[in-house]
Amino acid sequence: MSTPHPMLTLSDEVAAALAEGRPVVALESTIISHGMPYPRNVEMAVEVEGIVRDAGATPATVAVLGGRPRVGLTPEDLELLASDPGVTKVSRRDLPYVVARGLHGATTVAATMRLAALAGVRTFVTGGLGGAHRGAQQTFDLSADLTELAVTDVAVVSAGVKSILDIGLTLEALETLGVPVLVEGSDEFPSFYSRSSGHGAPMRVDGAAEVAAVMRAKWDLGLAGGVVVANPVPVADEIPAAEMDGVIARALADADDRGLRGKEVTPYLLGRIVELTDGASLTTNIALVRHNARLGAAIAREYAGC
Ligand code: PSU
Ligand code: MN
Repeated sequence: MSTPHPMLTLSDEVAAALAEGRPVVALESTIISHGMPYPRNVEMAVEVEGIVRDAGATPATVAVLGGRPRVGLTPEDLELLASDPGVTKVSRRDLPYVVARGLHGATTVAATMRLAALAGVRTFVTGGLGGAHRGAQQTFDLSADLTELAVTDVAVVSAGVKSILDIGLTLEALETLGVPVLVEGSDEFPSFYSRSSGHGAPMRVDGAAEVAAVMRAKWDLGLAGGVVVANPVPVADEIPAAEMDGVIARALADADDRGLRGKEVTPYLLGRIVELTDGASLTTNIALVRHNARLGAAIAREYAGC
């Protein structure tokens, strides 16, 4: 067991689990501060930690608080991330700045993967991954989540990628970067709100044990980098892709009208979609995160051999 990095602060619960080789599941915080409205965001964060615990793993929500990278948070920390507008969105490139300046930061998939890996956590649960934005051929708007997946040894459980992105281009980028893309229990890659996307599953798995076997095989072969585990939203909670198409087109047009660029694009689109669906998309978003938490805990247990 390697000691966690000296710049990290682990919660007692996470430190004990890691020291004893028990399963730990990392959770991101951009979804809390920039992905969902208050107070549903903090309710979701607390509930998801409970789901991970009930499933026999230790939750480790990741953020930077007062410049200190933290793995495992208190309910007060979650409340701060959910409600304080001064919390910045932190992807890989932002980490040094928020640490050096002693700021609060909510970590994206990319930054959460990096800090989870430094702590020795190999399984991470989120809602949706970042990817190649529509028009990325011109704008170069490729999420740092993609390049992080190429280099950091963490399996990321999500419900796929939203069609605010170019899903086909995202899958091509992941192929180029050498990232296995597993789909749990389906032959189609999911599009977050919907089980379908029009893109086949690059690799199908059935059950947590099969995911853990791929993680072990990848890293035993010395193949650095992450694994995408796409867990399609349950049928009862999905919104058909056709219903979301108009909403997404409108949200993209509104982002364009505002001339948004860079790190503002994704949070704006997420918030606009919740408004345009009168909260229906938020209900689905929360349902799929719960579902991902159950699968992630099972994967962490299989990977830890318990
Ligand atoms: N996609 C979602 N929900 C999210 C995000 C993306 O469906 O909450 C968040 C995640 O934190 C992800 C980040 O890592 O947005 C990607 O931002 P960007 O596109 O700026 O890299
Ligand atoms: Mn971007």
